[in-house]
Amino acid sequence: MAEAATLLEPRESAWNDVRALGLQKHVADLDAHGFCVIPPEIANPNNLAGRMLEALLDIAERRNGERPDVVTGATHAYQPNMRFGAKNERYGRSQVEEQIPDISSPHPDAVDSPFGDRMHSIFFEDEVFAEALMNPPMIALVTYLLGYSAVLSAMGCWMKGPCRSNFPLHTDSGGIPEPLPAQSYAAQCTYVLTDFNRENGATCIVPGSHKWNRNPEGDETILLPYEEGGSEQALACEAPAGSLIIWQGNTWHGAFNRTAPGIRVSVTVYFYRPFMRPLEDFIGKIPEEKLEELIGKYGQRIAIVLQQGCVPGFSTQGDRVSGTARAEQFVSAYRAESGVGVGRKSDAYA
Ligand SMILES: O=C(O)CCC(=O)C(=O)O
Ligand SMILES: [Fe+2]
Repeated sequence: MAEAATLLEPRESAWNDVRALGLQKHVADLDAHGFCVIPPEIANPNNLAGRMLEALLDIAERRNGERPDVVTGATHAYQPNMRFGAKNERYGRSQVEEQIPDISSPHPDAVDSPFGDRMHSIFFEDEVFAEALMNPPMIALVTYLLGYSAVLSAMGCWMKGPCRSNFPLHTDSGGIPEPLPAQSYAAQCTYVLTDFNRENGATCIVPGSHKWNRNPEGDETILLPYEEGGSEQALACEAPAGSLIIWQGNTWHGAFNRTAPGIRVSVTVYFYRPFMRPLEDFIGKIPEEKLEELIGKYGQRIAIVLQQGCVPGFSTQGDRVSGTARAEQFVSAYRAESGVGVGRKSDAYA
């Protein structure tokens, strides 16, 4: 193809974006420690975090029939230990110890929910989430970790009130068999919408654990209480609202319980390399006019991020052909717009 000679190398282009946005220190943190914390001055243009928080309080009110009480946290305190996103009877917080509901949880030892109310599938509920998805410093670091073909796996909200249980350590590696790869295959980006510190139930991270290339197992998953040396093992991310924390898939992390009143609110934007099966399904789920509107606003990259450059599952001969052709059109359109050699299968940055 004639244009190929003029295309920028993906690695070079990714690094140019990192430099243009002043993110070199954060790349160094990702490489050395497996995570970085980007301050509000960079991560929070036009009070993005405040606008997301308002949208999420509205969504919670619509979904739960009650507006979250962000001051006391009473609406979210001591929730039963249920599977991610399962809903309970107005949380029954006073009865939690007598009446642990008979429901399966991925964390059977927890006495109450270690993560609070998980709100899934929020992307189409407010336009602010598309803005958060395409926030340039986040996209630049996701590109550094996963390449230009990175796709959104899931975007969701965590609302956690006072609770007793820590969220055990784990990786977000996406089910890749061990040894986990030296290159990143997944990236978790956490928008901090209310201040994070130990008392507020912050996310905590084991620095350097991304180099161990394995998941924590057995007792290693236990997040020690801070008073018992937890800070040695896992650091609570101290980050004011408006910050953005990014870690790669191998990094061991969890969260401390919230001892302070009020609610900890965050939004996670979870990315995969495009050959992995995303949690949330966007292929064939976005009306064409909506997709065009998003491309008009954010450029062709948003179609790639929303999985449109991936070949969808097929069930007929025709689907196979038309699905592939459609996906290739999105990749070509993004390549033409960006001038970067995106989509080369052998290139870790493409
Ligand atoms: O509650 C937390 O901060 C931890 C969340 C977590 O494990 C994740 O976002 O992958
Ligand atoms: Fe996680």
